[in-house]
Amino acid sequence: MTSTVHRTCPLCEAVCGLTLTLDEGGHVTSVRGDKDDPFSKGFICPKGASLGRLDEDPDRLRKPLIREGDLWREVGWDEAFAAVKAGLDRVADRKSIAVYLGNPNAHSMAGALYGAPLIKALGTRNVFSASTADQMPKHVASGLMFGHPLAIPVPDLDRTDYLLMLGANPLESNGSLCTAPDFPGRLRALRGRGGRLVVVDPRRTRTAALADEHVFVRPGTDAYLLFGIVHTLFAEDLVTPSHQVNGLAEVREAAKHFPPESVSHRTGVAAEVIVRLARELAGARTAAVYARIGTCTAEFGTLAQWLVDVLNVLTGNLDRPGGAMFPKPATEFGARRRPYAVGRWKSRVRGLPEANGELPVATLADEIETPGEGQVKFLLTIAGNPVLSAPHGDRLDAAFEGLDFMVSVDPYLNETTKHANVILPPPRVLQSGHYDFALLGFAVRNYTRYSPPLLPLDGQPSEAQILARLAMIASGLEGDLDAFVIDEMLRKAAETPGSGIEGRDIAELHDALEGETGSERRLDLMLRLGPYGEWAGKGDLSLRKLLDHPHGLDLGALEPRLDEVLKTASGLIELAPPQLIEDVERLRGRLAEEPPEIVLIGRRHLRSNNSWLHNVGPLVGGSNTCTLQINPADVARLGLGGEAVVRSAKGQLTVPLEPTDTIMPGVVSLPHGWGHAGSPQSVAAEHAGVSANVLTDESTIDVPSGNAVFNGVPVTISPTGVITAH
Ligand SMILES: Nc1nc2c(c(=O)[nH]1)N[C@H]1C(S)=C(S)[C@@H](COP(=O)(O)OP(=O)(O)OC[C@H]3O[C@@H](n4cnc5c(=O)[nH]c(N)nc54)[C@H](O)[C@@H]3O)O[C@H]1N2
Ligand SMILES: Nc1nc2c(c(=O)[nH]1)N[C@H]1C(S)=C(S)[C@@H](COP(=O)(O)OP(=O)(O)OC[C@H]3O[C@@H](n4cnc5c(=O)[nH]c(N)nc54)[C@H](O)[C@@H]3O)O[C@H]1N2
Ligand code: SF4
Ligand SMILES: [Mo]
Repeated sequence: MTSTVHRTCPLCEAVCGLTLTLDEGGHVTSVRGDKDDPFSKGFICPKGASLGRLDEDPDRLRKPLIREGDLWREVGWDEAFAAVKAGLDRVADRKSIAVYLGNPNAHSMAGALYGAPLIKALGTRNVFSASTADQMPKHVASGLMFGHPLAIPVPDLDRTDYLLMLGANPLESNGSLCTAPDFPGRLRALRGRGGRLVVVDPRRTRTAALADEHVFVRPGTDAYLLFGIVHTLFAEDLVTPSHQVNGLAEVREAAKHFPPESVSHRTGVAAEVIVRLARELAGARTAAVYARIGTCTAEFGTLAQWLVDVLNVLTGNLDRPGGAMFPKPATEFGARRRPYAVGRWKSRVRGLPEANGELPVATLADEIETPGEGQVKFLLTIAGNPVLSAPHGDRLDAAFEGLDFMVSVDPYLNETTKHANVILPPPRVLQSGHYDFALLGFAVRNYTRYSPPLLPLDGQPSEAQILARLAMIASGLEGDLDAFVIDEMLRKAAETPGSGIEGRDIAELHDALEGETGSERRLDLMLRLGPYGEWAGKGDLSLRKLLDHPHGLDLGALEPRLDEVLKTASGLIELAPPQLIEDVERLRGRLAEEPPEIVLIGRRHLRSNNSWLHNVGPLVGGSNTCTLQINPADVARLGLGGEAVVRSAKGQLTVPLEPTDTIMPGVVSLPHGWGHAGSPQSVAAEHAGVSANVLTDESTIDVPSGNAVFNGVPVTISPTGVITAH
């Protein structure tokens, strides 16, 4: 007997619905797009189509591993947790504990529900994550402008008339901080209804090729370009702010330093193009500016993220249909915060500011290597591979050797987890429930869908249970973590006027919750208390309703809601936060600088996913290989052959070249997440590639957010076999 089941794809931010066929042994025999999903409508990409292969990868760990010297021993769960407890018991000072949370935590229920309690239980401020190698500049910009780090507007893709997109390539990535299944189809539809798409990228990507216009930009200079546009809006009297704001005059003043003629040389974008982009943005019926990883992981990442929304505000497009809008996710709950602040504490060694309660991953190696009180000795990694993903990751590779104890929660033995003393593998994807707590907050339509586990756990803990048990070990407490969290949330809501359950009996409400597991009951609670929930009084959402609608539910187009979202002390949009105006000085200081002759940037491939999908046969090979894209003019000028040596301030690599005129002269691109030589993952080891993060530099960061810089890294390139003097 085969069975047909439906679930959300957990592999990227597009949250596509999938329809899987399973045979009686629980093996996936086919994966298709779920046509009845109201959001993804049957869309699927090659990664989603390989979910079965990934799920049944024979190299996935099925039991915990304990390392003894260089040997690994499979152990039972109790023994594994006992070993973790013993390691933790030897920690004399909680300040010497660090946690690193990787990207899949943004996709898993375990990451969303148990990350925070676990960190609290560990009692340390050494919290690191992939966020500071990714979107932290956006959180900081949003926190300072709108008062909340998650108040991130998304382009109203399906209705906008004009989209200016910088440093994003959704035809490969399927979109980020903009949850939109079938992003390619939505962009084509934009053009089909007469809208205009402009893509700014140092490479003519597949997204750029689909656009009405592609503008080449020199890496790391988006903040100059955006300021040039802001300057033009003021100079030509095109500013029509959508809302009352603080700081309009300060922004006008700051922009005075960046007229199009003066930023043109630095950005490589002609002044008349900058002026035209400003006029087009201002003149479009509706428009949105959207920028992603190419502009975030750059030296002026926060300024660029800020200027994106400055433009959305100045052109009257923030919070209106067709512009940049704030989604309303089904599990949004309660968040009244103190005024947002960055730098509430500093990292021990480099004194880098905290942001969102985290320290920059760019300083993790410093914290492990530098002796003194608070030196990191115990590391817990959850769903992360910083040896390949962090700037100058190979320094971490060496630093991890100096730890007293390391624990990794990860399904693979890989470049990072090989340093662990204990590896705790989560169960298979199909054994896990799935709800996109994080990503549905960035969706271009309000939408919700829950996928219960499809296969039984067979005695192994869920990832939620693994993290919950770690939290209990770390806190020394006993009991049911979920019940505790649920009671806390109920208590707060019952005390809050207008919460929908004000004054109600907590025990009774707790008993009313449904769900097979603590995670499901917590989801049920969040749905019921959320904006469409049956307890909050504006809808009838609950876990039961989602289980009855396995294809998901459309909750409507985005609606203006700035009033609900804005959490600044002034109650207004802060258009010119002092920290950012201060950073403008740094930007000004660099304007006249001669740019490096060659800079390195990254790229993504449709069939890849950071460092961990390279062990799935059908996904690797072909065009998905680790090559250095380089303009043919540079190949000729530098006298290069099929391979070249790339050097940076931090390291060097020998890489195969991929000459292509789709990349600007003076720019080279290497994808990240490769470098699997000697990996126990057999397919990945055969397609090893090299790690781009041997070249990136952890000493350069985006100052306001501490974010890593992967784009615009100065490098030199020489033919192989040439010996250079040092
Ligand atoms: N040079 C350069 N470096 C970059 C980037 C770049 O553009 N250029 N991009 C950066 C970005 S945007 C990001 S997000 C980071 C990513 O940085 P990381 O999150 O550190 O790296 P990933 O490769 O995503 O590693 C994910 C890990 O999670 C494991 N995993 C997969 N699924 C699960 C699961 O369900 N549970 C658990 N517990 N583990 C799981 C995988 O085996 C893998 O070890 O890399 C950054 N690094
Ligand atoms: N297939 C696939 N999908 C993924 C991932 C993956 O690894 N593979 N990773 C996921 C993750 S963790 C993330 S964060 C998202 C990222 O999603 P996207 O932001 O769409 O990421 P990329 O596809 O890397 O596109 C970034 C673009 O920025 C360009 N760029 C580089 N430097 C600059 C610059 O200085 N300025 C400008 N304007 N452009 C620049 C690059 O050429 C590239 O085309 O993708 C997610 N989806
Ligand atoms: S686009 Fe993303 S969510 Fe959709 S099938 Fe592909 S990997 Fe899965
Ligand atoms: Mo990311």
